[in-house]
Amino acid sequence: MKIERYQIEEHNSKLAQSHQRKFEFLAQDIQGTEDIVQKLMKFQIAIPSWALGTGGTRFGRFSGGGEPRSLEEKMGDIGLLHQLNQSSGAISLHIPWDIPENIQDIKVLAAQYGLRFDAMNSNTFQDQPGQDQSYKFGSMQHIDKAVRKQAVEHNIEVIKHGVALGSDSLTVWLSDGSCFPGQLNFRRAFENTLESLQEVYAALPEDWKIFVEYKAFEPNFYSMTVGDWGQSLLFANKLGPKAYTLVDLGHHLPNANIEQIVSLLLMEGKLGGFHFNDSKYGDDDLTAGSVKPYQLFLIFNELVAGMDAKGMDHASGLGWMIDASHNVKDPLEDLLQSVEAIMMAYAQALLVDKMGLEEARMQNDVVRCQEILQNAFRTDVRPLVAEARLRANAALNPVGLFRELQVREKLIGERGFKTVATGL
Ligand code: LRH
Ligand code: MN
Repeated sequence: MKIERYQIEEHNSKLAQSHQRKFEFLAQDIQGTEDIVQKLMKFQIAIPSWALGTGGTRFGRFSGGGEPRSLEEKMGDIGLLHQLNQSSGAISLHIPWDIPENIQDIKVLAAQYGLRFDAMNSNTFQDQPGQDQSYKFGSMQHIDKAVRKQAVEHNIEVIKHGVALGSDSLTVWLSDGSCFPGQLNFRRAFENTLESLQEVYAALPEDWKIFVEYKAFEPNFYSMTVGDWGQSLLFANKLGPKAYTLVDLGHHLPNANIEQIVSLLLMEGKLGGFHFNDSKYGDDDLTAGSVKPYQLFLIFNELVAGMDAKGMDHASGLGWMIDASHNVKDPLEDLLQSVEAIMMAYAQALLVDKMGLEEARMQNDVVRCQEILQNAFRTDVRPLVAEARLRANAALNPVGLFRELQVREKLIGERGFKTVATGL
């Protein structure tokens, strides 16, 4: 489904006056409005191809209808998101859930929707029909060389798909680990995994990156072989300069200080990218900024400071991706809200008085440090993010226009109620 240009213009014209008032009111109070709006317009967040349908848990799944039935329809849905916010100009594919049948057609379609292919994702956490070796006891850590070999070959296959599509990075998340004490020789599991990743690393094209995604628990509940940032960094350092860590916000133990982890990985030049989402307990894959918006802001505060310290371009310096699952919200509305929350956290981080903050830190003026940070966090930057959309010919209120145009109803009309998208 495509949104017509006039439909966005009509929507914006109705909201233009109140937007202009709010934007001018905010702009007169902050430094560098123009620079911030330009940075927001450049900032693109990749949408996961596996999060366009309704997710679920082992206790149940409640489909909302009109889900995409193919990679082409998934790209259509992401194209629609991008029309609404002009900040979703990339798709992250998961193989084998989204194997492109005809590469040329898929590339033409991506160009039509203004989408580029972000990181490719391999899958050695499920057994596919007809698969020779089972991943029940792991993939790259497995005691059986034949299983490890199968996992390596799959990742090399995924790289091939990515090269054909124009992607330039591979995300490897391994569900490998153990569920009970005594089950695993941790050192052998690490060494097997490193040896396997080294074979994948050797197959990377010159300009590619590999992101090693860590996770504290699930589906293994005693140990994960890439269980935290330290283990991921160990692998990335041992693999080489094209290997980086990937931070999925939901993959930490409760109360972990993710912003500190981010600042140190960035300082080490080993932070590759993000899977943005939010969580209250485990890997809940909730809407970004829906539970801990202050944490998301603090993470972007470290990102902006750390990237500026290294002279990195914000938009292209790291992999910006969402990784979410939608149990009760419309998948597309949920993704629109996540993009909005990420853009707001970035805008607030750009507002931080960095000189003042360093000055206060050098005087141990703890109160002033908090005042400076929370002044930025408590600034309603929505008019800035909306202005960036307006200038990019997107909608001033993406979720509002999505509903006004009854997009979900039309998708149900086109695809039916019972369709199920591949993915989580
Ligand atoms: C694992 C994970 C990983 C994806 C999967 C869909 O929890 O975050 O990034 O492969 O979700
Ligand atoms: Mn993830």
